[in-house]
Amino acid sequence: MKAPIRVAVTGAAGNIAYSLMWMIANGDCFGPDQPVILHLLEITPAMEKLSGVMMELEDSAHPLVKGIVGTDDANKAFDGVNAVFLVGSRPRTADMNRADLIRANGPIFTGQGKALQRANGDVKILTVGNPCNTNALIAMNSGKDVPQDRFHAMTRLDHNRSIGQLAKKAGVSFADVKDVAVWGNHSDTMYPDVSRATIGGKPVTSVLDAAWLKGEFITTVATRGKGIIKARGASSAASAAQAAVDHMHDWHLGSDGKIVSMAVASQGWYGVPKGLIYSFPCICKGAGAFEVVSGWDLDDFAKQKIAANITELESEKTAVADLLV
Ligand code: NAX
Repeated sequence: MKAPIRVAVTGAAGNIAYSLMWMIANGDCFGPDQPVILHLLEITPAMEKLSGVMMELEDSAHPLVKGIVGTDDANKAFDGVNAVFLVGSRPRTADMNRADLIRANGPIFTGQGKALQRANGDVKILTVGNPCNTNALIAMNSGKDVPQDRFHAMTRLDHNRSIGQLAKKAGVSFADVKDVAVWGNHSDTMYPDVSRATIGGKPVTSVLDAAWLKGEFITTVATRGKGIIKARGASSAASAAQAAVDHMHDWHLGSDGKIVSMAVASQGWYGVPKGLIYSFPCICKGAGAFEVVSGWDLDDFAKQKIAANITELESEKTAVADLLV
């Protein structure tokens, strides 16, 4: 049996965590032979709720779980951890616009970024809490001792939603759709790019109607979160947890040659300013190695979409400039 790794989840009493922690405990994320010690972080008023969730985790008696730590202290939660899911943040309420949400949640990620400097040298940090790209940027700036390539934000839900829509439209199974790529911000602006995607080995563009791909498909993926809230009366939780597990699984163990979408700190790729946390097509090579797929020729439509995401993320960055110290 391998030595256990330490996995932190913030917002551990919340909805996404309620699915996510069970998937981690089952081995879906780090492998069926990898034991874990769970470090669960919550705010003080939610500690009683967290204690109930911890009781349920104990009652599930997962063989891979070698310990569960619950705390409201980020320093304790991130001490020596190998993987971190930054899920905890304030959800957007009806009276808040995106700018209000950015200002409400940004300060959480300065404190947690500093505390992340206590993590293990191999740490991988996935920000899920919204606005996730900019929250990851804040954490990365505050956690300066941690290499920048360890800070990711989650666009895998948009990626999976894209696969779901393409499979449904083509009448094939989800597994038949490959190599979709989501560019940019986890917001309505994000761009699900199907230019290299295939359905049953054939280019998506030869199987599905071009007008649908450039219109309804993009709008449906971009507004899916709102559609779920309207229908379910609550925001995406199980699918978000699944996406977080998919992202961390591929980062940790490899994506098996598949293109996956990950928001990472740009090194200037495709004209995206250095340091912005921006979603690119990536391939994960295993053992924590990943690379942005290079050399794609982009058409004018893609260039416009990519530029709109840069503009949006730069304006979010300006809105939190005082937190990027
Ligand atoms: P919940 O409101 O159910 O849970 C959030 C939890 O975070 C609460 O228990 C709260 O006490 C805790 N929390 C707040 N501040 C904290 C802090 N400083 N430290 C630790 N915990 C803290 O929300 P949930 O449905 O779980 O969603 C969590 C976040 O994920 C939200 O920001 C949501 O917008 C975001 N999402 C991101 C997605 C993505 O694709 N990147 C998709 C799903 C989701 O919308």
